[in-house]
Amino acid sequence: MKHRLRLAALSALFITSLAQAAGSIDIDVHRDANCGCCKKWIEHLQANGFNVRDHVEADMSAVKQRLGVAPRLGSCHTAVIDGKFVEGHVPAEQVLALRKRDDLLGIAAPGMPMGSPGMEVDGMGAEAFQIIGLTRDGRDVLVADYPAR
Ligand SMILES: [Cu+2]
Repeated sequence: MKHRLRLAALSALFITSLAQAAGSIDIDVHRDANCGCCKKWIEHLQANGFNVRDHVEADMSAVKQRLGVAPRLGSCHTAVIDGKFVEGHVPAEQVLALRKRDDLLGIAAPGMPMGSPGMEVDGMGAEAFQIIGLTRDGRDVLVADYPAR
């Protein structure tokens, strides 16, 4: 009986981790109504297993200010995961990595880098871009470097 209970607990754990892998990671995305590349970035997140809660906003600069996105890091949409911001066209793998970085307030792909997730243009390559982290004491740190392709 005891053994069976333990098995049940173990399989519940297993099912939970499967659900995580299959994409029950919630992320909130704030964007302007008519932002096409924002919608494409949302599709990129969904394809990578995120559960996206989509928020259409009237005033994105107010949202960015509220979430602590430094203007120098600004892009179009602003997402929030585990209380940290994700600004712009950040690849999903970096969003996952951010969950383990408690030293950072958030990360950003500043500007609108051509070829980054959601910014792909048929027949065009990708320009180089960087993922910048904002530390809790207000410094920018390099988190990842994506070369031109
Ligand atoms: Cu964009």
